[in-house]
Amino acid sequence: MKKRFISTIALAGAAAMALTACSSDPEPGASGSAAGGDGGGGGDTIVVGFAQTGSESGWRSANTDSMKEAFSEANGFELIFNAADNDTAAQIAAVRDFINQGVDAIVIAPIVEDGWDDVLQEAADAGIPVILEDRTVSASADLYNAWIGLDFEAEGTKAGEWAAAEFGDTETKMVVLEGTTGSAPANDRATGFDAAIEGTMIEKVDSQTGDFTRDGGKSVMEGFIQNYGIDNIDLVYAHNDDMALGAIEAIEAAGAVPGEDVKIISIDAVHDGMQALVDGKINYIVECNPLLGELVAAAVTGVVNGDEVEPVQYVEDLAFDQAAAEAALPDRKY
Ligand code: GZL
Repeated sequence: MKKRFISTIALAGAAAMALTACSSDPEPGASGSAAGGDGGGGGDTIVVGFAQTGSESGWRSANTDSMKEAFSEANGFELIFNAADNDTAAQIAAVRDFINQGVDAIVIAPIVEDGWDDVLQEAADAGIPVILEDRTVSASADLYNAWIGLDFEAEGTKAGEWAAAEFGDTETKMVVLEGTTGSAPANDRATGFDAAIEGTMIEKVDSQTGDFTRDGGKSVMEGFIQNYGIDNIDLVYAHNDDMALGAIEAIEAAGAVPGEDVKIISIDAVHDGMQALVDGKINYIVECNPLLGELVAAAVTGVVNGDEVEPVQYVEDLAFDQAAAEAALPDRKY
């Protein structure tokens, strides 16, 4: 499937398109919606059901804020929001509820990749378009209209290439704090990182999920320290900043210095992670941009209006060492 990288400039264009589309004249015969929408696409309200993963991390909060800002009443939307507390069954039930409400469109940030075929088929049978944002699913791409997200494997590759350059020539014992089991970011960030360190002297001693939460990262790191001893852990690869921040607490409680005695590589680049990088407690962070709301709103409007919408839209990610983080932190939006 064709991938399209969206630069920041395009984000502004997408916002303009979304606003224009919401205020354009309605197509004749725009389909109605039992949820109070009228099929949208004509200055009338587009009713959107949004099934968010939950509120597990700083990244997720920034993503939710971006989505709520884009899907505002002023922009021509009625947003029905559900956060599933990282519970896949609850998230699928929320999507079924949106179908029963007869919304004009459904947006999903799927907690895990598998298990989506049936409910996506039910949405298709009901004639309700589905847009995936952030994470993706293993179901056929025929079952949803577009995915707007991030290239998680590329994020893992960037992190692994930095680790290989910095530590690949010396014996390095690494532990991994994995994201939510079965989620696209956890799967793909591992794939990209592992390929990048292939053939180096970095040895993966252990790998366990911390479920993308700070508490999860802290308790898993405490377990690693208990099992292997803090002096036998040289490097932590955390699939997100919240788990890295939890690991920092565990490393300091064990009397070691994070960023020095134990190096840390993370992904997301949320504010607290970037601050820890500036403070020298994290050594490298690969960004994962959560500000997807404008692109997703433009895609929903386009699909509801029957316009051509790019099926796969990636938002580009940056990467930061300490100096780059010091320069970038004052101007970052999340
Ligand atoms: C990645 C996103 C991940 C973040 C975590 O796009 O799905 O989920 O890396 C978040 O912080 O919980």
